[in-house]
Amino acid sequence: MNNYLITGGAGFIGSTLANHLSNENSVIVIDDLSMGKEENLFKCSNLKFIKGSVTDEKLMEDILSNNKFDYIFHLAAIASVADSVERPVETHQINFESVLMLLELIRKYQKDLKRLVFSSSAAVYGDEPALPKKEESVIRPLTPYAVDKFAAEQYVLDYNHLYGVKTSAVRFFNVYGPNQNPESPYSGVISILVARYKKMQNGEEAQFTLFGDGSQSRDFVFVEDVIQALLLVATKEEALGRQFNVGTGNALTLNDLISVIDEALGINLRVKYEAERDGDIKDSVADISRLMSLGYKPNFSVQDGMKKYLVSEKLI
Ligand code: UD2
Repeated sequence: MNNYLITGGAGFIGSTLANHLSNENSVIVIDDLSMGKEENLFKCSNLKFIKGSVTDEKLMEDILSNNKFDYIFHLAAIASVADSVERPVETHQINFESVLMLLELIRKYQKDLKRLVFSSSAAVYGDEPALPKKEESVIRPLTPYAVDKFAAEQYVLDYNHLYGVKTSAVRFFNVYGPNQNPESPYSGVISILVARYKKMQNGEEAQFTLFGDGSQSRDFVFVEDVIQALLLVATKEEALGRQFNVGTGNALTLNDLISVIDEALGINLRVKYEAERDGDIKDSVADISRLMSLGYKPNFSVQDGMKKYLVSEKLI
């Protein structure tokens, strides 16, 4: 039985991790419910939910000074690149300043912490065309989101080198699966697609707006594989002070993704094509050899992951 703190733990990835861990561990979740939902979390005595923001210094100090954690996963963030372009100052507070504050609180109060895992992003690679992305590939953060993620990631790893705080970081590629919130226009494309298919299955009018011609490609990774990666990165000695790509190593175009779902559901999605989004990256795929060296093996192809997701949404 270990003690875990998961920031952003009512969100998509955080709640999947919290529910998984709460079987055999004690878990505290802090989340401001800006995108997360309390209903995402299992109701069980091992899992304590605190509604609040990671930018609230007093609250964070209370949590960190009154508990002894074995592991901390910092997943709280504004995950929207576009939002960071609209509101660079506000998103900086959450995506960067909260991390530095957390690092200081850990240095002060959590001397026995076994690992802090920070969630960085494939956004740090920017539009540099060489593929697949290796952790040591050229970094070209192009948006406030990407700059903050990269800076925070470097601070997190530096706290290991400078102060001996046990830290690691992960660079998520395109994560999908149950509990991803489709409500924002900048939600993950798969969650938006699933919401449209659901409407069509219910006999309602629905169409999906595709930004670009659909030839852009992404490394879509199922959330259960992401949990596998997070647990390996948190527990392996070799992961200390390092960052890891989290993906599958395979890319799929949006057009092919839609064909996969069309086929699984026997529906032809209505697609409206619009101009591509500003700052959209054309192709993205992870080199996952560093993560595989920790023992990671993705278990879900997009076909398998989508089936499991569609079943959980009662679409099949
Ligand atoms: C993902 C992450 C982001 C950042 C980035 C790093 C998500 C939700 N976002 O952004 O946080 O880490 O990777 O590169 O995982 N699209 C449509 N129609 C829609 C929505 C999206 O055509 O209604 C397109 C979009 O223009 C893009 C693709 O689908 O070409 C994927 O979009 P996304 O928002 O799921 O993810 P991405 O890769 O922009």
